[in-house]
Amino acid sequence: MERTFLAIKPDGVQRGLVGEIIGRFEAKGFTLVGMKLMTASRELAEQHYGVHKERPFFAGLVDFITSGPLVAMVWEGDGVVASARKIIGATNPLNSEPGTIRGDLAVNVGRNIIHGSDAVETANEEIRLWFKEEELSSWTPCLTPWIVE
Ligand code: D4T
Repeated sequence: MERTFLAIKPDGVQRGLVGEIIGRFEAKGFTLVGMKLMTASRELAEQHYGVHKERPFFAGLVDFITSGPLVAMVWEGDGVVASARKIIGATNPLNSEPGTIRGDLAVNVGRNIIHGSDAVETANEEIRLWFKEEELSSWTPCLTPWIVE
């Protein structure tokens, strides 16, 4: 089953949006298989955002993402990687459609409250980076037959 890595960034935690954000993925019908509140080390943040290390915003991004607790999560479901990106909305919240998390709840690209993996392969790498296998629970919600035929 497809899985994605999502993280409610320190701004989302500080703003008290954890329940609101998690609720959107629960209501959609995806399955939460891993979750932890943690403050990321610089090493972890630099690895996670390694693809951006030459970009001018890299240092500020690492400072921000390590500045306080975030909620790291793994969600499961058919097509969850692409669907979660749609639910999250465009990277710059000013361009995110209303109805998306960033479109409804954020205004600034440097404070866009949630991360979501951009492809299945990236998702698998990010899940390995942030979680140990034993921190993930494979389970079948009792509502599944009412959500997936
Ligand atoms: P993440 O990775 O946080 O889910 O964001 P996206 O996948 O939507 O966007 P991204 O990888 O292009 O950007 C990573 C991260 O950097 C911040 N950022 C981005 C920033 O602070 N300034 C910028 O100019 C850009 C492009 C926001 C998200």
